Amino acid sequence: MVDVLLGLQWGDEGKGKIVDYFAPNYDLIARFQGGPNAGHTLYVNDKKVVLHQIPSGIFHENTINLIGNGVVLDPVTLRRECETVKAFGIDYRKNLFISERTHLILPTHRALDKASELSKGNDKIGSTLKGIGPAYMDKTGRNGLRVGDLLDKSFTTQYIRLRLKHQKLLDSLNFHEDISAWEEEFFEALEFMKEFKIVNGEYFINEKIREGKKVLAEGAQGSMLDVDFGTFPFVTSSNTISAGVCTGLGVAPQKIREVIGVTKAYCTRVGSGPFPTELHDETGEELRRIGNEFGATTGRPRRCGWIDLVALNFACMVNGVTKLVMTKADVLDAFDELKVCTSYMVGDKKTMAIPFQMTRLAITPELKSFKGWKTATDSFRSAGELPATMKEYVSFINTYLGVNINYISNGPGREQLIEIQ
Ligand code: 2SA
Ligand code: MG
Repeated sequence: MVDVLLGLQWGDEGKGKIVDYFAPNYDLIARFQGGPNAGHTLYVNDKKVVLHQIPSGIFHENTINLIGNGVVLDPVTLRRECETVKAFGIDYRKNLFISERTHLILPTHRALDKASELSKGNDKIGSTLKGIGPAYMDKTGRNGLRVGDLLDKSFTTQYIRLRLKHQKLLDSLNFHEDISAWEEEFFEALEFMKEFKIVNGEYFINEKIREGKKVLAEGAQGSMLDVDFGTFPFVTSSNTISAGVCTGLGVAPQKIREVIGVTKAYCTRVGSGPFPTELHDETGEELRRIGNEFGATTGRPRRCGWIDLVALNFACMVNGVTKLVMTKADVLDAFDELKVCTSYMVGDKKTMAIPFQMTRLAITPELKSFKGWKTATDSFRSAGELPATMKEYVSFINTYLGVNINYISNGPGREQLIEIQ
């Protein structure tokens, strides 16, 4: 069986820590979408590590890690990350497998990402500029190169052909940047990659499932960044929701058991696009400061606001969430008053549904107030210790969503995770 763990907001829900916590219960951890635009923060021997391409099970000795076909892979990032992992005494070749169908991110994809963002001016997406969008465009446009192609002698010819196509596009966008240094690193990294276990990912994973192995599919970004269901066009280029697990790994829907959704106790977004509960005031600043809300990949300050139950409810619906994890609850410890968004006013119409088009509409969130608990909760280890006001906050959310918060994370440490029965 396969369990899925994914973010329900705009990314940065703290998935890295939660995957790390659950990892010992699984035999195999697989990434099914996204690429180096992800930044999953883990603490290994109290040292902070941010993983971008490698699944978060790599630090567990007996856990197999699979980079699935739905991922777009940047060989240079992979290589760097392998070196980081090696510094922790991990033999990354032992437990890391890559699907031969995984698409490659080329240096020109990164250049195209930049060129595309520049051409959009004020309407830019706020991309991490890792080449994600252009790599997925080449996949759906049926031009992309895959990891399996590496082993074919026609690879260089195919590469040159695609690069030429990209060059024409870059010229048309009037984007001129010398990518020769990137290219050199890229080709070195390709050589490095050839020594990996490149497998037929779909047979590999289904064989493991048949053997009764437990699989965890690790999501990246968040549901509101899903290319189909997110706040389009301010989204990433993959299906970040649970359905992406089937296409991104080659597993059938009946194989999926739990869908564990991770949400912060408030809300953040990095990059452009609609964010109805965003706070532009002192409170927003406080959330950013206390929550240390800066991008793990790019260091960008994150936009902050109250938890949005309209968006969360939508995310629970499209993902089929069976369990909820609420992270960074301790960040709310200092606030006198907390708010949660229960509906939107779109013009003079009240709605509890996500509108088709959120960019051009003026959306005002309707907020319900809660009394803050004003207690330092970060040292609490059991549900019994939680303040009554916090329980009220949690119970309101459970009722609204119709799914229960089963875990509350109250700090970055492994031990700071409270299970609620
Ligand atoms: P892209 O890079 O083309 O996929 O960007 C498209 C939009 O998706 C957003 N996006 C993200 N949002 C939050 N976290 C992400 N990962 C990193 C992290 C981000 C970072 O975990 O911290 O370090 O800045 C992520 N990846 C993509 C992006 O902001 C665009 O709005
Ligand atoms: Mg992140």
